[in-house]
Amino acid sequence: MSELKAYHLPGVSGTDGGLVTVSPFCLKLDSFLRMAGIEHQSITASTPFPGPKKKAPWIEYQGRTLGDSTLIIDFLKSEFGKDPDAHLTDAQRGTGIAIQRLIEENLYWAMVYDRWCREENWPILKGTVLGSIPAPIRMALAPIARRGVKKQLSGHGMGLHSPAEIETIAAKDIGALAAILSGGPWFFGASISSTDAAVYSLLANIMFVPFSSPMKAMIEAHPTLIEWLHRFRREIYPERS
Ligand SMILES: N[C@@H](CCC(=O)N[C@@H](CS)C(=O)NCC(=O)O)C(=O)O
Repeated sequence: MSELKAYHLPGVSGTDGGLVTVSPFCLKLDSFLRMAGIEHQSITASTPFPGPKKKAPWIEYQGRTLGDSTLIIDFLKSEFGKDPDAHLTDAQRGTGIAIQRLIEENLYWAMVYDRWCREENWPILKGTVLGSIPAPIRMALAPIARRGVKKQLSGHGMGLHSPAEIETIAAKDIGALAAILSGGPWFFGASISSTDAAVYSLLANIMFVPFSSPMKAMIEAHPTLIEWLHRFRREIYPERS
């Protein structure tokens, strides 16, 4: 059994193949591990609280515990000598970082808003994101977690906008992603890279989950993005295609 343990939040089964995990950051790490072919144990955690930063994902390896998907990926690249980005130019690496920030520091928060603040999604959230917490604890924890996430949304700034403003912001980001992807097949042309994993982890967490979101239609408005999502899934998660 591999000594690398990767902890992620629960997955979701869905009409569209479902997802290993409902957390984009955890899905990014899972995709990277598959892409790099690094043997590991994938462990579902009910909450992010046991992680070293109280966020998911985290890993345990040779007595070390490490949090943050990007720091973990950087560590694994050097520890295992496997880099799916080895073929990229410096300019592509720079663009990759900019795309990752768009995904993780901006568009992610529009997804968080849809999941945690839209009333129609509240029962779905309790059954998925919080779904593996024992029911009595979940009932007590859910409203506390919701207050905490709303505070995070305000602190970030996304939560201060009206729903219509959030939609405008999200549409701009999704349009930018479609424009950068262009004809593909991958974000940087002929070879898949960790930028594809970063973008997939969020867009799949909008498209392949039971939450309602105006972003579903925004993504569907770009057939190239939809084709790319399915291409990524066929390549990295063929069992779910
Ligand atoms: N920068 C971190 C972000 C991780 C993160 O925000 N994870 C979310 C789940 S998608 C989490 O654990 N949130 C719990 C919280 O903030 O209390 C990474 O890349 O791993």
